[in-house]
Amino acid sequence: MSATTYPFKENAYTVYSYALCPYAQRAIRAFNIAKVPYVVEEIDLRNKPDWYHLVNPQLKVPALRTPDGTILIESLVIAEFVADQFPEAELLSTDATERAQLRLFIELFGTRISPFIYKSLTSAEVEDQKKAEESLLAGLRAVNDELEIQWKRSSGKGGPFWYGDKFGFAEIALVSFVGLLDVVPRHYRGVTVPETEEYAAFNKWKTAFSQHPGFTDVKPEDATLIENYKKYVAETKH
Ligand SMILES: N[C@@H](CCC(=O)N[C@@H](CS)C(=O)NCC(=O)O)C(=O)O
Repeated sequence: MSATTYPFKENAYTVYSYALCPYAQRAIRAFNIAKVPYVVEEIDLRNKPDWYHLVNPQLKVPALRTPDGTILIESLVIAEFVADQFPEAELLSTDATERAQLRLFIELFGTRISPFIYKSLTSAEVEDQKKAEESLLAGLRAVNDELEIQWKRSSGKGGPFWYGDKFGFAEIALVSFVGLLDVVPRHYRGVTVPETEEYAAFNKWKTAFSQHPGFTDVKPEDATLIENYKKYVAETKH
């Protein structure tokens, strides 16, 4: 019989999450940084509970149930909801131009970083792995240049975070992907980010957030991440 109800905590925020999912981590980080209490309902993605379609018909994490029973899906929508619902946490600027600039930065990760993390893992031919690595590094140079531009703006305050000295929405949205690329493509394909001038701003940003509880509190163990991504890794054809 198919489920007719699903677990949630009454009068609370319930986050449906999977600890290793970089998207779900956005939702968790948003609540943590805003210091808003929530409960986690961990979804085993390899064996999804039969009630989960009642929460998210797309069967993806994260999803959020708010205290009034509203269900929200999509990690950036959830993170933005937290930012808007708790403005005192100042996760996200209210200025339209500053919001647009940050959206473009987040978009840069979606188009030029994340796809190539996966591509480098799923490509079997050395040639294709190399191409993915080059695209990934080109994407990181674009990220680096955007950070340099942002830090000269008044909202960037010279860095080292997107909003100066504050771990905010940019970090909530993006650090899980940097954490991922630092561990998984490095382990399986030997991809590393050079310590050169072209990547200096990126490396400065990474060093700053890597020590922040906003990052470390939600970071999976390297070995667990490596094991989890094994299933995507194509054996190299020589
Ligand atoms: N665009 C979605 C992507 C979420 C997503 O792809 N989550 C993955 C896990 S990292 C998922 O739930 N996949 C479903 C599955 O593995 O069956 C978001 O930003 O929330």
